[in-house]
Amino acid sequence: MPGLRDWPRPQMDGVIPLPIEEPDGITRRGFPVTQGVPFPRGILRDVNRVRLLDEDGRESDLQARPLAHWPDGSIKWLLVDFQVDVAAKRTRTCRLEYGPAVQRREPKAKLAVRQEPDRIEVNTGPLRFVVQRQTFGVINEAWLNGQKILDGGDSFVHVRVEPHKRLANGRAVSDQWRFQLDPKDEGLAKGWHKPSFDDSQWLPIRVDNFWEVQGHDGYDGIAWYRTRVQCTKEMSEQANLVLHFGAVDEHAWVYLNGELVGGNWEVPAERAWKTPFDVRVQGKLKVGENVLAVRVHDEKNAGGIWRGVEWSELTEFPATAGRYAASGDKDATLTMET
Ligand SMILES: [Ca+2]
Repeated sequence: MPGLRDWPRPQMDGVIPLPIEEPDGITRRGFPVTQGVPFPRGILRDVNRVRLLDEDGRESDLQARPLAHWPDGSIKWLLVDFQVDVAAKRTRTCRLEYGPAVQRREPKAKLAVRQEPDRIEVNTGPLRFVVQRQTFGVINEAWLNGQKILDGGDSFVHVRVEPHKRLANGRAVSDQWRFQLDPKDEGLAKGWHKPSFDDSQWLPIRVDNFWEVQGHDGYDGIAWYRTRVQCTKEMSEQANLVLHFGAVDEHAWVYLNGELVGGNWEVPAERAWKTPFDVRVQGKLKVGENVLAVRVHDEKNAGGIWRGVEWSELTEFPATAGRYAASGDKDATLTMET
């Protein structure tokens, strides 16, 4: 069995949330937002493969330029520029979508960027600023309508790039799962989570659909899934390897080799049933065979593991933030913090 790194690494689509906050009680219209967005290595290669969506999925005008690249040529810092309406004291969450299938529409205004050896000058129209190459994310000088602005004004909007994560395409951990109802919730006491337990009499089940459609119609309550998964030495040492659960209806407790390693029980049931979650397994996997057991509690309606269980790799995006100072709707300075 090949290690994860031997598998093809397709380019992935992804979404970066960009919450934009107006904390000072002034409604902003067409407020200019310019933000450096960091990308992990290998994620984004084409600056045209990003676009901005609002909360309703409508595309907004966006200008984007790479500020720095990784040694492999992928983009390390992307400068995005757009305008946004934010009501007083409200937060809007725009989304930066990226991926090989993403095509950005042509914006009406062009972002002018002049690159020099030690600095980059950006002109968005009304706003012009300079970023030093050594310290991306820090605005060193800014002008508005030709006038240099040195100090923060009397109000701000904030933009954050929240730490988030992205998954490589996964591969099913197993295609042979076994299943047992547990109406009295005695599985734990009987050691159904333990590797030594003999599940050979349990029924086979798939993990890509609810148990109701696999011979257990009308059952609500607790049930168990078990399988055996193989692990290479490389996988056992891989820090970012996770078990990715597409969704479990409703709550899951995941046991690896008898140890509780994760689950989704803290997510409210009305969301948990359809929400993916990841379980970190570094340091818990043995080279060779491992036993994976999942205790599922389904309160009502459909139940079970229904969107698969895959090995996946987690890439953490770092957080960054911009703080945009303004003294009025038409008057803006900005600073950026990372
Ligand atoms: Ca349910």
